[in-house]
Amino acid sequence: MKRRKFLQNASLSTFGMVATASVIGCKNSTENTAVIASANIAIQPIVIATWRVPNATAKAWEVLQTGGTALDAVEQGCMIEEADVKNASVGKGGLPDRDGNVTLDACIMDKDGNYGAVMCVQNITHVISLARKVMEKTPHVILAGKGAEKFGYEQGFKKENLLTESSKKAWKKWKETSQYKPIINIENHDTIGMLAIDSFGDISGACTTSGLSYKMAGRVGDSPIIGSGLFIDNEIGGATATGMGEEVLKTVGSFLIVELMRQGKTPQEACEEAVRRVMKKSGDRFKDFQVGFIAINKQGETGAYCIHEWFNYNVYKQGENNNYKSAYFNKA
Ligand code: SD4
Repeated sequence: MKRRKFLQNASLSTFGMVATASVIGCKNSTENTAVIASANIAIQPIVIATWRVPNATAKAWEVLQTGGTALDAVEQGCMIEEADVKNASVGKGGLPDRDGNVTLDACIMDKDGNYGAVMCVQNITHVISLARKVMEKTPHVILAGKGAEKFGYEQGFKKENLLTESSKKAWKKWKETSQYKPIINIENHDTIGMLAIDSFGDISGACTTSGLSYKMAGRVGDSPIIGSGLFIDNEIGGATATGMGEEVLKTVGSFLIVELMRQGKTPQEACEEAVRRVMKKSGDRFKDFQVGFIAINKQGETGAYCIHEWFNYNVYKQGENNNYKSAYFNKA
């Protein structure tokens, strides 16, 4: 049976007020059983983001409060971290690859399933906006390296040196040993993946990073890859990832979470299952890397789970911006 389209009968009075929605999904495709859940859902705007990023979630919330779309909210929220030189994993001030070049990855996905990404981009701070331009202004979904930069300059993005004095210093220090060992929970301040629901009940997401510090030149992680670092299905929900991209990629974690929610799991259950899948594939190696996921469903319920302690995430809802410690697997 062909899955029926999500219907949303929104009777919005003012932004952030109550809407009536009918959610129609296919719970068990093998039995072709259409499951119809009809409910009065109070559509409340909400923003959730990986790590302790209160300024980013506050910006996204501000956009939602002024009637902005979830897409605008996640873009502008992520831009806060990209511009923050103290965040050593995102945008300007991000730690470089082993050759000393800061290379950025980002992607964005909207309510209609449109997606845009850039990878391995140097000299442009706001790669999340560049990813959005790829989505909206090109016939493609991904641009990489020099081509992405050329497109960015054509679109008016400024050419900047992203290597700050302090990240240069850190890189020089690293070169003394050149030992490549990604650190679990880098400074508790990391890649930003953000999901939002706007006053219309629509979901969008974004993810932006400088990737793993001292990676090989040309390395791309999960963050800009659809289904791995980020996935949105406006009928169901969204998910985004942080941590060791190589492991997230092998499990296509964010897509997996959305599909698990489609099958009826809560965001929390879905995140936990995705982490279990990552760990199952990695055997004992999980002790040496972190992977964390956050998720949201169409009803605005959230979930988060990770392998090791100290992954945290920010949620802005009902006017409150809070940071929460994620539940985690490894209690050893
Ligand atoms: C990557 N997933 O490039 C990103 C890095 C990250 O916490 O999220 N670190 O693999």
